[in-house]
Amino acid sequence: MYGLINKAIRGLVVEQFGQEAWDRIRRRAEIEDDDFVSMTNYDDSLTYDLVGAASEELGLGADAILEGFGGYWVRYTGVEGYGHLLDSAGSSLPEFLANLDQMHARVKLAFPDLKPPRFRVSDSDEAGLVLHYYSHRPGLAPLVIGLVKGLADRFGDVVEVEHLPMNTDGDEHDAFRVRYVSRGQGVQRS
Ligand code: 1MF
Repeated sequence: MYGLINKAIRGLVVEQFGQEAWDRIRRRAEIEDDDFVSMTNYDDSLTYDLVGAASEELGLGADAILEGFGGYWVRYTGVEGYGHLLDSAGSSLPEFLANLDQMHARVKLAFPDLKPPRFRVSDSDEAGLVLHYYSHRPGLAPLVIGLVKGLADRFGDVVEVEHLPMNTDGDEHDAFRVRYVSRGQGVQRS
């Protein structure tokens, strides 16, 4: 994945747990050079190693770390040069989620090594929606839960997100039921 992801993981750890915690995590993951370059494509294993090392070092489950990272990613990219990208993807949660593939297509135009997941929205009504998630990468469903909650926060909404059991009809993918607990005013810019 692009270095921007690893930079964001470092940002989250340093912000919430401090520089010493980051140094221990980095050493545990056997990463010598943590000057990640945003536009360099790194092996996915580096990112998984970081999450694993953070889980062990912080005593938190990998799922909790991934979910926390999802929320952080929305805030981080909103202030680290991608606010306009996020703004252009929609001014409400359901609109944004429906536009995720378009947003990724736009990023991939500039950065062709991007391997974005695909998303699809179904069953959208005033109570909520179902988000379908198709990824090249295993195990990242908790990250998507954090992304959705972070996006909801961006729009002033509060949501519950439930990871639905996999369907076994040949179209295996993760799906999430998103329920609005309260709706905000829509656009809320960082
Ligand atoms: O393949 C990739 O490197 C990759 C990196 C980030 C693919 C997708 C993403 C974004 N995505 C992360 C979870 C991917 C999980 C998976 O693969 O199953 C989050 C998508 C998302 C969802 C909800 C709300 C916002 C989201 O992302 C916004 C976004 C997406 C991509 C970028 C920025 C914001 C981005 C921009 C430039 C990049 C890489 C990603 O690369 C650079 C950076 C600087 C200079 C040159 C290239």
